[in-house]
Amino acid sequence: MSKRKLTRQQAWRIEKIQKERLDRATRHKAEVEELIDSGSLGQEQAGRIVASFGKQVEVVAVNRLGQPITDPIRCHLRSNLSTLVTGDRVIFQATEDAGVVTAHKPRRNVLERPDSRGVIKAMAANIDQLVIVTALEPEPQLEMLDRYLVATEVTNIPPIIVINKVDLLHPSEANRNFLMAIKNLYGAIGYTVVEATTKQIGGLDELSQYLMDKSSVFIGQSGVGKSSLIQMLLPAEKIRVGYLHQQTRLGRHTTSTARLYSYKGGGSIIDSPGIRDFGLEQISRADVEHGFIDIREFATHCRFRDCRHKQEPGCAVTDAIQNGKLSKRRLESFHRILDTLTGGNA
Ligand SMILES: Nc1nc2c(ncn2[C@@H]2O[C@H](COP(=O)(O)OP(=O)(O)OP(=O)(O)O)[C@@H](O)[C@H]2O)c(=O)[nH]1
Ligand SMILES: [Mg+2]
Ligand SMILES: [Zn+2]
Repeated sequence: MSKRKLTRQQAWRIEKIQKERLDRATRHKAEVEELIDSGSLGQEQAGRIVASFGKQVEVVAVNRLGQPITDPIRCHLRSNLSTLVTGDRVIFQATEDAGVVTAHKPRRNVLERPDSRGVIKAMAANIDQLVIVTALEPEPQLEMLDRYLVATEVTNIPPIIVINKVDLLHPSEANRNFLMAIKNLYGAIGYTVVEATTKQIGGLDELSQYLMDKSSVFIGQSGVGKSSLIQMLLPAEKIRVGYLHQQTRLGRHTTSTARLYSYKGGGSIIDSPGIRDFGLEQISRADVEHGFIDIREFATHCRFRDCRHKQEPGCAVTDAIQNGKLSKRRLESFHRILDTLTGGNA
């Protein structure tokens, strides 16, 4: 087949796809306008997005305090609105079983992360805290935890660290050392570290205290038990939980869409899909330096302003490690994360 022919064919296909897209958008717009014109829609009311599927979302109506007062309603987006995410606050009008979102209220903050193709996307909005879930199984990746912690500093959303599946602890095993290490290390830095288990009565008592009145997002690797924890906290909901792969003991990416659930005391919990990696592609070297809150404290005392904390003389960071005041592993993590930053922003 000649090159020219191929190109013409490609052009034709692209045109076809674009036309289909346009047709869909026009149809969607017509549907939405028809719904609005039909007069069957109720009053404008305040709502919160509980799940987003592009041009369609699920919305709950909320009262003056922002607390949900209805079950989720499937709504279309008015065509002038850009994509909405779970947790967004909106104005909408609905019939019994359908509706239209007509306005998007400003976001207080937004959590972004790369999708499966590495494109940075907003995932959740208007959040009070990130609940970073790790577990004794699948094997915890501390560098990933460090990445999440940098992200919380950058977005200014405070984290709590949960170590789930503590029922798997055995007195003589390495995982007990891991548990103590993570508790001591991250506790000493100043982070809240909470143990949890969904397999024992009372296993979530401590965690539930931190969720009251707050809007929380559960994030972490697939299979650590995010959905299982939320299911235990909200027994009336029906949430899909997965299994770990028999051999690799990795999660199977069971949750596919971020979804918001109401929690007592006016709080809410967002379950999110587990991810293999949490990139920090969009952030700068300065962000990483700011994001390691333990290292940054010592870094202000380094002799050189632009000290890289490698072998420079008068480096207060490497001194702190020698004096046991700072974790070597955290500094290694810091260097590895800096190494992954793309040339432009490093
Ligand atoms: N032993 C033990 N297993 C648990 C605990 N919590 C959850 N699991 C198990 O971990 C597996 C994965 O749980 P999920 O809740 O689906 O994990 P997830 O983090 O939501 O995973 P994704 O949706 O894929 O991101 C299931 O087989 C659960 O039964 C726990 O406290 N102890
Ligand atoms: Mg899940
Ligand atoms: Zn230094």
